[in-house]
Amino acid sequence: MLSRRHLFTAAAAGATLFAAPRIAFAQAAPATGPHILPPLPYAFDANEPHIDALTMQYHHDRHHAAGVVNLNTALKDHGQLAALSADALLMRIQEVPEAIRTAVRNNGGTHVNHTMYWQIMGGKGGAPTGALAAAIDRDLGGFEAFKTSFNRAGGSLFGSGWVFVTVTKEGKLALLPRSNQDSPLMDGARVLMGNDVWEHAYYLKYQNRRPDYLAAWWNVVDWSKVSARYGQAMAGTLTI
Ligand code: MN3
Repeated sequence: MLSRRHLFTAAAAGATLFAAPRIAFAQAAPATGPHILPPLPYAFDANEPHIDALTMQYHHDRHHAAGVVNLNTALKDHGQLAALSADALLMRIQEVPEAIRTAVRNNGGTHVNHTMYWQIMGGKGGAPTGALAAAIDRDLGGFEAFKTSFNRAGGSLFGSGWVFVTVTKEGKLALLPRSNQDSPLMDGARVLMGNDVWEHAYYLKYQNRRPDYLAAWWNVVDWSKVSARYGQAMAGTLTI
């Protein structure tokens, strides 16, 4: 039976853990290969209170990091493929040998999807402006209808996956839910923006309430970053 002292100690340890979300991680195996984990472009707590710092830290330092390590491991005996950028690799997924294709699809997808996701967050929400707003009006029924459709697609996606907005080869915006870590790059589309609906993206704060996470996420979108991506997609210079 647990003593009262034992319970008190356990409670105190728990309180300390939650009061100090910056855990010093033992570093995962270093990424030895062509792909590197980009640093988070802001502090772990930059998206508080909508996305908590501990989630951000695990998500970037563990989940994304593991994808990069696993991608490099898959490519280590494939010099020509290892020389490709991550987006080129996914666009040519059918040329990847079958023995490593699933690993490249899953871990390459993890790498590009999360790199985009970090880039477009850290903002203050609000609404898009300029050419991007006009494109949303033209192709997605306006900003409010777009948000509703996007949240609905994210809420109804079974299991793990992403909701993306792509820029098609014809230059149109399109809403595209995808399971697992599948990237629209595999279908030749460019990714404008997207939200991660894997449970690891929200479970610590929202538990099973994915719709609450989807609704809150708009508060941290940096529309200046999404606009820049739109300009690059239209100019043919967008990579990840
Ligand atoms: Mn994720």
